[in-house]
Amino acid sequence: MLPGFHPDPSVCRVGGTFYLVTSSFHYFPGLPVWRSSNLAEWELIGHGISSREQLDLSGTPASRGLFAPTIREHRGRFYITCTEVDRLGNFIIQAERPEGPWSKPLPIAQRGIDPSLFFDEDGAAYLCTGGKVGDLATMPRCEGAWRGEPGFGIALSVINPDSGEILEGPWLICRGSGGRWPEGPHLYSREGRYYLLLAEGGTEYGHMATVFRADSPWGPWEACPRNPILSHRDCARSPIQCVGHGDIVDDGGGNSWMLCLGVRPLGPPLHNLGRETFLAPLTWDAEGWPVVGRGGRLELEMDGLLPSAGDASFRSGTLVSWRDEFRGPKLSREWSFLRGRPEGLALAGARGGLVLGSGEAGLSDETATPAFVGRPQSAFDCVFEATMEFEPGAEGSEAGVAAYYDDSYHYEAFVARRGGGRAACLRKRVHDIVVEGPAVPLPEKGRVRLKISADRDLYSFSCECDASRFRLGTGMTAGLCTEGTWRQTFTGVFFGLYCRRGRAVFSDVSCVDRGGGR
Ligand code: 6LW
Repeated sequence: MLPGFHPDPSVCRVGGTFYLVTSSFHYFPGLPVWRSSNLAEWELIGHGISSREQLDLSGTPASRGLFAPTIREHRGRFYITCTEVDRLGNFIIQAERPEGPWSKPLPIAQRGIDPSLFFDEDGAAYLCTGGKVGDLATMPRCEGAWRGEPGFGIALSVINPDSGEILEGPWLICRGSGGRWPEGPHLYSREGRYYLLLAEGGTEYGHMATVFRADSPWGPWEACPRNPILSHRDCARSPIQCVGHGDIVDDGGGNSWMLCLGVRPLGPPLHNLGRETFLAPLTWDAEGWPVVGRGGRLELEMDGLLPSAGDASFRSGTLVSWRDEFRGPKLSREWSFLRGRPEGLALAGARGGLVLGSGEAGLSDETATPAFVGRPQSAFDCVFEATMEFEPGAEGSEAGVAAYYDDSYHYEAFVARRGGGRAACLRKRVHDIVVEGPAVPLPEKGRVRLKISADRDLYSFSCECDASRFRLGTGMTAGLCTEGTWRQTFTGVFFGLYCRRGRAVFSDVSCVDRGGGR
């Protein structure tokens, strides 16, 4: 439903409109905000972090930066809470309108990750965080037979959401059901009781959602007898894995829903598309506990009466084709950069075209901002193509298209100078291994059409110039998968355009979903 790299969804409803935010790590702009009237189709309307003055992500290593956010609305104001994991810690941003502009981050002096706000009916605002919350005092009424690891759990405080000041606490209120990494907490109230929804088990194949309830936000917490209420840790054959980290929303029409993250593996245990956002109907059983999807399981196609659309069933991973000729006055907000807007990026004007260039940084730089723009790959079988005008100059000058996981994992088809002439090549980087395919000589001038064809097994690269077509080679999809990375990573493959030492103009960029392999 939000296919491709769109992890850690959080959702709120205002009237008949839903707002969603997802995590973004080292990508800029950060914290994409989406709008929907039916929970299935989402429009990207802005970003929580859209300027360097708000938050400077330069130097942020891949998969660090902005972790799981929460979005809430209270008395006409929107709040996003999030963690910048290495420098700022937990923070709040606010806006009058979810499109933005969003405020500068207000730091919150509470440890842990995944901060989430809850506004109680009496007007009090609570903030819960999860993960490694440190050596916190346990809320006395919550002492009990917990099985979780010391130092990890859920911390709760009362907060002033407009200043970030902690007014009471934080106290340790819960350690979860015993799964590793109790995190992603959200507090809700329903029919006079409080519910605490958690992610446990880690975001990988043991991921799950668990729920607890109490008569007070401070606990003591009673675990749902059916915990985990959502997990595919024992469903080896499901096309959706790693489900967890959810948020619950009621649709105003009497139905509840969960948005959560999940991955669609190529074939277990590898996935390249990143952690994606899924929608599941949520019902309440006779004892008042939530039931997610079909008995705690998700399917690619599920029944449920979507709000406003009136559809009886919905499908994850809908067709996702797009085209950009860069004709508008601004770059469309679907494009992401690495850590910040690259220098030298410009739109060519009414004739169309995106100019990239002048920078020294390349795709393997660990903390720099190369001249790169990208969009998540959101289907297994698809074709990404771009037309490029580029005359390579000095040594090391190149431009092209990339299937980019992060600085250690990327395949790119590029144009550069080889043997004194202009040539096209494929380079593949996996871990610290870099290989370059044979150089295919090109005419000195003229536009080049570069193409990446993806399926579950391979990325195939080719190039067209002066009506001649050349194959540049292939790279295994397995080289660009989360499970194969040398450090813990949380992202997915992007299709990107890039330029190093020189100036390239890209036009007519498209991605066509071939619809197979879902
Ligand atoms: C996030 C944590 C998680 O903050 O992974 O899946 C972390 N859940 O809750 C990074 O997205």
